[in-house]
Amino acid sequence: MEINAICQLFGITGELEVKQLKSGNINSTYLVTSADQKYIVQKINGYVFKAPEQIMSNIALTTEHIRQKILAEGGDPSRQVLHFLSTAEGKNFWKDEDGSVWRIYVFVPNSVAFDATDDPTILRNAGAAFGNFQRNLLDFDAASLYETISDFHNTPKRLDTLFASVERDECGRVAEAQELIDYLAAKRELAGSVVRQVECGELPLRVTHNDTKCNNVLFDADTGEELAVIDLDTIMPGLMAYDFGDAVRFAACTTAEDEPDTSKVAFDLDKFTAFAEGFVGKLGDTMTEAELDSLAVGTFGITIELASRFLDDYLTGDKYFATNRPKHNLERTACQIALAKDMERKMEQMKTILHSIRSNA
Ligand code: GN1
Ligand code: MG
Repeated sequence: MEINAICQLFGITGELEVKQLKSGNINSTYLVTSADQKYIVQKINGYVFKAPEQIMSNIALTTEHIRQKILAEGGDPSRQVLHFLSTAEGKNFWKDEDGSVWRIYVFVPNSVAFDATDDPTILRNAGAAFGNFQRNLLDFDAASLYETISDFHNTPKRLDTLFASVERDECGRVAEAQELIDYLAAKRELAGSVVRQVECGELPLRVTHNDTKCNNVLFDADTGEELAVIDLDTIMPGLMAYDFGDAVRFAACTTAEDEPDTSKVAFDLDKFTAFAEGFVGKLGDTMTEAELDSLAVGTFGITIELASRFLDDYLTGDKYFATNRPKHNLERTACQIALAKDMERKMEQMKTILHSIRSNA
């Protein structure tokens, strides 16, 4: 369906400029500029999200809860939380004739996002943004949320799925990935350990974001101060360690997450420290001792999980993640594994840094 026609359904009229944005591996995203405002229009990927209505219900409930918190603290809800538009029927999405689901939110004025940054202040502010996101949802009723992708961050299950795909080898791609597969097999226990700690009650579930790449935080374009957290599709009950870990996996890597030359890939402890200062600064007083301890191994676990998801997609024909070259998912896997190896070497240092941040907070 035409972007202009979608906009009309949400009450946006007049002359519009439409530009497709290319960040994100899942949904299709457009920046729409009207005479007086900018909007983000998105088509939800129906292959990944089987029940988009449930996503939009989760988003409506959590953004409203956060809006109330911001108002109570005297903040600015128009910049610190996303505002989704409704159609004439009062719904925050529109299903077109092909069954595709569309939504629109107001572009936060004078905001920027960063795919990568070396600036410790921005990293600290990104940590604060995701920490604050969880903090605002501490008293949110998790039972009112749908599980929009089942077992999304169930690392042991993700690895089971991968090894089943290895057995089937439906695309004949296993041989070239053998070394990567062997590494993942060797790390299966350690990578799944924080999820097992939840199962046995050692770690609590919280309401989490579950997709905490630093480009999912908006900052004030002038001051670099954190504003809203975006990409709210995967808000579900989850692990604090995985929101933290996924963020540093992305932000503290010395390369992009799909760098083909793995010799360039390393885990940067200075960047890790900056992000952790922001995150632990917001949540430190709410963390159990076990949760604080879980952040480092969770960082390793979520990285192995993503490696196994990229590799599973490669072995089964590249259906899930958008790719822009034939071996893209294989290269992403190798990059994440190189990063995980460096994280493993630096695990004790990570723990020491985390403990000292909390005790100085
Ligand atoms: C996907 O589309 P994007 O970039 O927000 C994926 C994340 C991965 C990420 C890796 C719903 O997120 O889990 O970490 O790619 N989102 C979903 O780049 O699967
Ligand atoms: Mg996402």
